[in-house]
Amino acid sequence: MPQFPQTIHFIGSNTPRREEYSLSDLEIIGTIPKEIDGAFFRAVPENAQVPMFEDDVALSADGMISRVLFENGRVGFDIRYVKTARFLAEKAAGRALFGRYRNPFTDDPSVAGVDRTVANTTPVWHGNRLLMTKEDGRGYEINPHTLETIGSWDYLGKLRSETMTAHPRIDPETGEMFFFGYEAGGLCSRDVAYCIADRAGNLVSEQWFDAPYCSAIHDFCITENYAVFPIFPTTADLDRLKAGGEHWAHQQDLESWVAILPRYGKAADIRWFRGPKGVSGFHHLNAFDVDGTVHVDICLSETNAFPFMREAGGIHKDQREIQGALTRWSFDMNKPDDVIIERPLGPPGDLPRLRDQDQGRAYAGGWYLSMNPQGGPPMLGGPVGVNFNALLRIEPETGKLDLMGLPPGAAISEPAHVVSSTPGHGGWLLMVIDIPRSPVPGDYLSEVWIVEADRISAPPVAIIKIGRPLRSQVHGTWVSRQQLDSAVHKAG
Ligand code: V55
Ligand code: FE
Repeated sequence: MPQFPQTIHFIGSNTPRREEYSLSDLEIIGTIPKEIDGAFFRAVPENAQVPMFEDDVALSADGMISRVLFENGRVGFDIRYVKTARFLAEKAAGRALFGRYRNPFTDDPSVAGVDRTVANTTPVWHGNRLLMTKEDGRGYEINPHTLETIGSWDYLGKLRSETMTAHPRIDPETGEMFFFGYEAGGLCSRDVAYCIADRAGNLVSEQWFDAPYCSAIHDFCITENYAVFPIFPTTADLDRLKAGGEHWAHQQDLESWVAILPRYGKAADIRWFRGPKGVSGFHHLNAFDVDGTVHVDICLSETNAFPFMREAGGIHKDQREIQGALTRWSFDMNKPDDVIIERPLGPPGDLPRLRDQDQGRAYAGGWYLSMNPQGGPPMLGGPVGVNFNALLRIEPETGKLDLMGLPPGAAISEPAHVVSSTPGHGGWLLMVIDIPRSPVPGDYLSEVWIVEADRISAPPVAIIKIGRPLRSQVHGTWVSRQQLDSAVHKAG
């Protein structure tokens, strides 16, 4: 019998659960605000098969689409695998056929040429469709009512890029979705495709440009006038892949870069800004432009946050020693130079959340996950192997910080934001919290907490008990009842 490895990728909140199920009428403590009517979709990496290699990573696990559904004060929970070509091929064989994370040269020869994306990173709602995305391939379309997989999504044959980011940005006024794909022209290529889909979801622009090197461009930003691509020195190498090695190796001595272009501009309009060496950032809270200066707020750290990407680059640094900060990089577009002005805004952390209406605009507040100074060591698990145990709210202009700390050993996942219909009210945040039942790793129960977004230090207004341990998610997305009702794919 093959067994799961006992590494950080498979213990704690990364313990394989491997179950598709539905629960209805969950236990609710407190009162669910009436505006919370719709679906909290979450992307969960979950291995359907024992991996081929002992050093497999959580980022390579099959995607599951999970939904916490709120309807007339009742709450249900559902989770299903995304039926990717990869999932189906392995299910038919009854074993893993795809090898290491983003290395097709390690696959079983029987699956040569089969789409190897796992669609495990972000549920994206746009143009009345739900996609499950992973940056190494195109998205997979999901029926938001039944959670059935419809298939790979290529914008009705229009998308040329072989990949699509898990971090698109939707403009709150125009409804357009701005996105990109890197390694757009194939494995280890420097091709980046910058794309725009109109409000209805039609692909209307696809501009290709060359990155300075082939790197993991996990996220990007838009402002009212620009598209901003921070590029950090975690690089891919075809020869290393052919030798069976890692896709990514962090290069501490290589410069970072930022590409900025007018958001409706052409690849030829790009301006390149040279940034500090060795730094890394997976997620950006927001960006905006004022009087010709572009600001981008990055969850920045001195090196790559993923141990396996550091080690492949020969960097041996303990996870707890990595320094970082929510950092603002500013660019004066009126000057011809390539200077970046850097200013720390807040404590280290990741998995930022912004109100949808603040996307690309100057903003009063945002949220991200961090460590609770009083919380003790957090639960093992999550994408990097150690969970966060605090939620922060930051006001970037004043520096004001609020904290929601968790009890010892607990874990918090990325929140979603739901708007309030009361003028002046900041809405709510929804998030999964894992509470240990015993000191045994993986022995916990998951809950969904609802807190007032602008008063996170106050006790939750409601807690929904899932009654089971949920495997760690990556990202989540709130989809309102009105959006669900407008879905292209219906319930029946
Ligand atoms: C990230 C997540 C991924 C991935 C690459 O959070 C980077 C960063 C869940 O998959 O493949
Ligand atoms: Fe991400």
